[in-house]
Amino acid sequence: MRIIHCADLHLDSKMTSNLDRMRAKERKAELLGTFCRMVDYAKMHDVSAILIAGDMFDTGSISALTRNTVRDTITANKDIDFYYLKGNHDRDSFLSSLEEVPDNLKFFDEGWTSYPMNNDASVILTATELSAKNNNLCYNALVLDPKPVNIVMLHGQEVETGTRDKAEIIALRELKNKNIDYLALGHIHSYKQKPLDGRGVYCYPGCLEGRGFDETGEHGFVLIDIDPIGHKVDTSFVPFASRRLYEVNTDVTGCMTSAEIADKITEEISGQDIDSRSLVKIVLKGQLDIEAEKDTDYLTKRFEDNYYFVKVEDETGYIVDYADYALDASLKGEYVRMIEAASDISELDKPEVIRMGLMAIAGEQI
Ligand SMILES: [Mn+2]
Repeated sequence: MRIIHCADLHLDSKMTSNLDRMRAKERKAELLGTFCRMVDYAKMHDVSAILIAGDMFDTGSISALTRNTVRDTITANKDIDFYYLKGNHDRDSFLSSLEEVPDNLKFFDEGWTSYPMNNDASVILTATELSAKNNNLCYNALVLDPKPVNIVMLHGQEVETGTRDKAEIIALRELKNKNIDYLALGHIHSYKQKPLDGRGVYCYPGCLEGRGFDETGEHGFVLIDIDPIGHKVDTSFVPFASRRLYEVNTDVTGCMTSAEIADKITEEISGQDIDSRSLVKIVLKGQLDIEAEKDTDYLTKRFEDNYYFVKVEDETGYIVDYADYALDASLKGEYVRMIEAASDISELDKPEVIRMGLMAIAGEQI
């Protein structure tokens, strides 16, 4: 049998931290669209169950569009079972909005609940919603029959040892040697799969779509192929997001003009094969001469037509080569030497102070 494991869809996220209102609305619609596309994929690829390992919705307030679309997608796909575990972002609002819970929507509570996933019960899904109340006790209460293929689903942050009294903490050590074949997790927003013990693996699929620049890289879901007779569990990560976010770090040390900086950025970007649908954050790094000309607004404009969204973040520092000014008889040289000698300005601040002063002398806007 074939199963999809996804998590952290965060449907109805505002998406306004980088994007203007129009594009934020568009991205919000894309998050929902990607969920629907994933269900289409499931239908086309003979997937019989979708595990949603928490944080399906971003907050308790769910728009009518999202609520209706999710509900109708579930009811229109009766051949697929949807196992929806609430995460720390989810509230009861979706389930309580349903006049009638569709037969193919399964959910969980703060005790362990097990569902046989196929007719002969050779694949069993067991899950609970972690809270501060049950977190300490739930591990002892988890007892699994060694015979079937056991999938366990939880939402929270993995820790190797200790701190169990908090909600959303998953004590991996307590889950070892419990006959788990696949531990389906949610909460961490990037894909990660590792061995759990001699028998099973644990896996975070990551969020289905990256939202901010802390969610760069590939995003998608995990496809699980189970052979219950051979007791085999094969998994593969399926990249599925409709757009990707990139952080392009560019060392601009030595550049003297915005045009030279733009060339460095072009060089860096072309090495990364970035699709024009992407969101790109360009981060300028390194050290610039105090007399270098750099205009981040210009640089943003220069690249923003090439991608869905571009922002430029400036992390450069300035350096002064005092020897350059030692013999300079102009007002500029006089000013640099004065700041160099000033004992009430820290050495760290001096390059910035000198740059401002030189720009003022040159009549540039600061
Ligand atoms: Mn979470």
